[in-house]
Parts: sequence; C-alpha cells; structure tokens
Amino acid sequence: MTLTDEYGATGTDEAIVTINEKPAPTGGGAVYIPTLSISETSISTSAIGEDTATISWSTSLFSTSRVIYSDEEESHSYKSDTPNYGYAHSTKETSTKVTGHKVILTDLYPGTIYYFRCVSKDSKEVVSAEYSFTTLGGKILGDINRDKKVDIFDFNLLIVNWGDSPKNRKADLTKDGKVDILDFNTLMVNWTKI
Ligand SMILES: [Ca+2]
Repeated sequence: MTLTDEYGATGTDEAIVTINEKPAPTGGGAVYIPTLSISETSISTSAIGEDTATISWSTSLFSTSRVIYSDEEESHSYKSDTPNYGYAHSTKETSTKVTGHKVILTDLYPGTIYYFRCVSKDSKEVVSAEYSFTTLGGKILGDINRDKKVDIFDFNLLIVNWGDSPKNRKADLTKDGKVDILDFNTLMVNWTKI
C-alpha cells in the first residue's frame, strides 16, 4: 500500500496477513448440505370427485406448492424450458412455504384421466415424476368445450377443427385422428335436449 503524507512524501506500508488453517476434520465429519427434493413415495391423491382432486406430497425443505396438469387429450410431454414444464395447466403457486404440501384441483371434467407433477420451490424449483388419476362420473359425448352441454359452441369448435390432425383433439369425438362427418353425427345425436 502506498501512503502519502501532508507534504507529498510517499512511502509504503506492508500489511501482514496470517491465515489460520483449520485442520481437516477427522472421523465421521461428513458435511450435510441440505437441498430441496420431493419425496416421490409421499405423493398421493385423495378426495377425487367428478370435478376435483386433492394432491399431497412432502419435501425435504420448506418450499412453495403448485401442481401442473393436463387432461388425457392435452399434451403432457416434459419440457424443462417452459413455465409449466409442457403441461396445459398449473395451480397458482402458494406464497407460504411448507414441507407437507396439499393442493386442491378444481374445475376438472368427469370421467377423465389427468396427468400431473408436483412442483416446489425454495431458492430453486424441483419437479416430481408424473402421476395420474381419473375423475369420477362419465364424459358427455359431444361436449367439446367441457361446459356440460352439447350446443352451438361445440358445433363451432367442430367446424373450426374440421379435417385431419385437429388442433383441439377434443373435437375428434370418434377418436380416429380426424374431424369429419362421423364427429358431426356424434354431435347431433348427443345434442342437449332443452
Ligand atoms: Ca359444450
């Protein structure tokens, strides 16, 4: 370090730094660094109804909770670079951090398979493996927009998705890969009677 006095003369000052080395730990001194993880065996579903299901899991550290999910006709291929990891829906992330997590899914459709993953975050976000459950009850055939009626709105969706490889796979009522006259007939047969 260079020092300058009030007359402009300069000199140097040496600092001596002593480093005290700690001896290496001996015998059984493994250092545990906690990291966030989801216990896959803790993941369970309960209270499954026609339009609701409860998902529970536990984590190694206090963290937030949310569930990402897709129904059987929506894409659920894992994509690490998207906010919902390739799933169609996500519950709102909780602001409270817990180790025992519980998330209630609502507005589900009857008689439908749902694929889901649990997501928790502290400083980093972790995602579980994929699991599935099936809601109770039965689907209403022809109800493409899932409002429990078969009406003009479903007809519109049928027309918009007409042809091979429909964008909305729910419009393919006969599940043969295309939307055509057979789907139209199915829609008509199931038209909601008022
Ligand atoms: Ca409908």
